[in-house]
Amino acid sequence: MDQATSAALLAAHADTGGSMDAHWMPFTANRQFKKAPRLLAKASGMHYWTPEGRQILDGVAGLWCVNAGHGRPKIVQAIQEQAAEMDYAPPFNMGHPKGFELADAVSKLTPDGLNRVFFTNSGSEAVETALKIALAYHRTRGEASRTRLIGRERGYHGVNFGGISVGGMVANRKMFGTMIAGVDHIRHTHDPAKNAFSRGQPAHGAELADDLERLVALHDASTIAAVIVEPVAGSTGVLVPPQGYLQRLRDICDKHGILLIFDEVITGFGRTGNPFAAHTFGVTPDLMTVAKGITNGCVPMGAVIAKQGIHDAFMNGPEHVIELFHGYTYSAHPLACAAGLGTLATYADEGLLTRASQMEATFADAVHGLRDLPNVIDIRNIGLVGGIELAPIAGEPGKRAFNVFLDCWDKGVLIRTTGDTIALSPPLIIEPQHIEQIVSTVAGAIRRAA
Ligand code: PXG
Ligand code: PLP
Repeated sequence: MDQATSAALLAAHADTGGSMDAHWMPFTANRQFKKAPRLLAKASGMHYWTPEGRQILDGVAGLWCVNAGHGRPKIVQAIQEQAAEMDYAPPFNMGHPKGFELADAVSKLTPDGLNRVFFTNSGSEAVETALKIALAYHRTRGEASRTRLIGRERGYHGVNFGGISVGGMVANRKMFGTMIAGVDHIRHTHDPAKNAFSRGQPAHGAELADDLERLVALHDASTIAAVIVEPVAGSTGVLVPPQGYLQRLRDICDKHGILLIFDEVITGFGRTGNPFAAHTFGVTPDLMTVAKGITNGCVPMGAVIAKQGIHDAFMNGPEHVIELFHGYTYSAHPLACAAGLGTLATYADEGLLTRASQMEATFADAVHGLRDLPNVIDIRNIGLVGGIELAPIAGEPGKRAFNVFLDCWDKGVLIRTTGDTIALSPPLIIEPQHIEQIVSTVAGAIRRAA
């Protein structure tokens, strides 16, 4: 019924000369989608509405980004005022006050020592920027042989060439040739035989960090610039780091002079119960990438936050010379900076950057309550992130979870799936009754997908 109405609205668009053909949609089965479109037209708080007015509870904060919920007044007002006051300012050799204000505000939230902020327009660009800073940092210090970049199996670091090279999701890589040279990968941390149905951090697997020693032995530390990992792997299906794993990775990096990059595009801005996952796990990286929650998803923005020492290593040449030949037309875009300031103010007003830690037990109880349903083979959680892994339908990987997604959409709850894992990452303003609605809807859909 709903899909028919959506189709009718699109047909009206077609009547005025439009169609759905021109929009080649990202990470979407285009032909299937356009036969039965799912459209969103309005959003407020915990909810979306379809064009015909059906209410949808947002179980995934849009796409892990709308951490403060939708349509927040301070953010809306900041964007509106900025659009009227100054639309655009060139970021190269020029500045505008809100760029400095936002960098300052972000650096106050990040772990001690991470206090130099380079703005991009997405998580993918933040990753490219961090990788380039790591390479240039070693070169500028006279260690130009450190050119190798290390990622991790099952990692997701966006879709640009650097990000897919260090990334470890095969579908995102296999079509795109050789990518960038000189990349290697450590093992992923998923070990369902030992850790299935762990609440929070799994007990087993700290030693998987030692895989980095294997690559050091293979390539020699003098060739390795940086290691990039997601503190909690999101896109691949919510993999929570084993206890002690990230600290061990940190120690090995320190021992060998390798920079550690945390990709906090999903985990940043409150998702794990603290401002950053670095706080939650008590491990501080050298460089951190963020995006999504920095503007509550309202205007595209990403950033790299560097330790001051990394930044300062570039500040040695003649003062009139550009120190880092890198930047984007829209770095520190005024609308994004205004949105970012409105967002951080909203987080502060409502204590949202630690709210996930207050809701974690309720959320974990609800999500782990699904463990006895048919085909549920693992459940993982941290902060306000949950992953429910289903056994695949034989010969049709991903289909069972996708059926659950379609069923939930039909019942008014938006979830996300990757492979056969259901990922939940609701806005941090979530209340217990929303958790109950999301989880009971997912439960019904899992039963029907059996
Ligand atoms: N790094 C990480 C860790 C991410 O999760 C990116 C980089 C790239 O950010 P941009 O802004 O360029 O998309 C991401 C993005 C999913 C899903 O499947 C996750 C992301 C994007 C789209 C889908 O849940 N994360
Ligand atoms: N391609 C061309 C021809 C350009 O001139 C530019 C920027 O000036 C870009 C790509 C990069 O665009 P952006 O700075 O928005 O990433």
